[in-house]
Amino acid sequence: MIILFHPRSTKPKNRRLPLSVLYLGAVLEGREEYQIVDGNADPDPWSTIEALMERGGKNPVELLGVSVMPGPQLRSAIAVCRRFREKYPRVPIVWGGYFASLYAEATLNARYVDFVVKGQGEDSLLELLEALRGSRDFSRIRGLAFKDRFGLHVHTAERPLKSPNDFPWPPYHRLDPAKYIANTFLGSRTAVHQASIGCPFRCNFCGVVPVYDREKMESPARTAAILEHLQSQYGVNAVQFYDNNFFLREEHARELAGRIAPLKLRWWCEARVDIVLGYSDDTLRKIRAAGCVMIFFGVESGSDAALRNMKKQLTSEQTLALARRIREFDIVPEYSMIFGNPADAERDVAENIAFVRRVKKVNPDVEIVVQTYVPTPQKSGAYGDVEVEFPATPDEWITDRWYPYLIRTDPELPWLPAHVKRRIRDFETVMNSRWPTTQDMRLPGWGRALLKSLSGWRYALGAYDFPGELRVAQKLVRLRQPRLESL
Ligand code: B12
Repeated sequence: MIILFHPRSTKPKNRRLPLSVLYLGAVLEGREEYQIVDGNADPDPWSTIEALMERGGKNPVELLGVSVMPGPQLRSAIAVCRRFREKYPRVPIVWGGYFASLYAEATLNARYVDFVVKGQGEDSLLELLEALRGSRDFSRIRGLAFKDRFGLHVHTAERPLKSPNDFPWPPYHRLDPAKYIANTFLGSRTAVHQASIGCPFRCNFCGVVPVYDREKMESPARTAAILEHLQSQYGVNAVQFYDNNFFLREEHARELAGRIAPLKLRWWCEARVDIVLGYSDDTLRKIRAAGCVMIFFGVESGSDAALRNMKKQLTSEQTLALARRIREFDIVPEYSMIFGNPADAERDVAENIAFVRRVKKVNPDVEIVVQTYVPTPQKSGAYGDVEVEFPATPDEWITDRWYPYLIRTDPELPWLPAHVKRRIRDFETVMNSRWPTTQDMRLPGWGRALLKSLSGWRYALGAYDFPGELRVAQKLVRLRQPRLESL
């Protein structure tokens, strides 16, 4: 028996289908006895794991598989794995997921981790089971890191990426879908799906590139069949796609749009500006008709020099052109931008603010997502050439010094002095009041009107400093920023 543990990563109301463990379950289904324990749905996952351990029988637990993303999930994973190691020292523990893949060395330094699966996990997990049962050599499993018998860390060769088509469907029946279908601005019954894995671009600030440096897409027929299943079985009427790059080839996008249009879903996805800008009017109309209402774009910057440094392969003019053009098709773009380029944070913030104003002028519906640059280790030189000495253990990652870094909220960054950080926050407050997000369903109409009128003069004059009254007003009307991508 294998336990696939998805530690708590968010509040129960924000939980979504834990795709990482569902994808792993897909390859175990019908060939191994396994159990999914989801900390987002189970209030006491430790007791559940303990009960599975104590159950006995002829198929005892041989492996605890833990899925770990940076942030709250890491905290929950550490707490459970520490207890597990103490109580069941003989049962191996394997970590996978973005935290484990990005910080494999630090992960292996933990006493409570024996193996790290880096990147796509399905085949690695199956091969790891064979190795644990003695029929395979650990060092021949691709995408694995482990401690050898001297305690030395061994990293095996990378595993080539496979398409989702090469694996069976996620075993949705293993979970209670009612717990995971959410009421969002997209629809009263919103599900999640990932129709491709990885990303073929080389942006040197992104945490995806070091883990998956190419992309494999599911066929439009399979995506449509899975969505149809989610609709007929669980009454889903909206979907958030988790793909890092939902659109790559225009022909693929057109076929997919044609296949899912009859389902009448409303959906959100992430895409690149240049790719969507290159699509014909007819394709954009088809995508909208298929239910696409909002697209999240990693715009990153309004400065072409910064974009070049990031290896983004995009220009600010393309971003403006898309903002203008996509309006016609009634698709709301969400523009994610990185404020505070390490080379000259102050100038970068000023340039980005000026750029946001240009964007809002051509399309006021564009929603701006404000981010700061928080480096992840890259295989080839990081953006801004910043050197960061990363923590050496998972426990160090969750200390007060490093945790804010991991969740990207108010991290200590040497190139981002306090007054620049304040400037970013102040601008964000004014902008979010002037254009409250359409994703906040609970914001009453009067609250929206109040924020807009209070912030109008500030935005018009560019007077962003110390918007204390707007912060009070935001609290009063309970403005939240419930962005789908960062709940
Ligand atoms: C869903 C999601 C969330 C959800 C999680 C909801 C849930 N279900 O619990 C929420 C919204 C909570 C979330 C939060 C955050 N997220 Co997030 N999230 C994602 C997202 C969009 C999808 C993850 C997913 O399900 N993928 C699909 C599955 C199938 O892929 P997978 O997880 O990689 O799993 C495979 C392998 O990793 C491996 N594997 C995984 N686990 C295991 C376990 C074992 C035992 C084995 C063997 C293998 C294995 O096998 C799986 C199948 O191949 C990814 C981007 C992406 N598209 O992957 C970002 C992503 C993982 N998030 C990221 C980050 C940073 C965060 C945050 C920390 C910060 C933020 N604001 O974005 C916050 C946490 C802060 C907080 N909560 O306060 C980054 C991580 C990389 C980085 N830059 O550090 C990503 C990559 C986004 C990005 N582009 O930067 N996130």
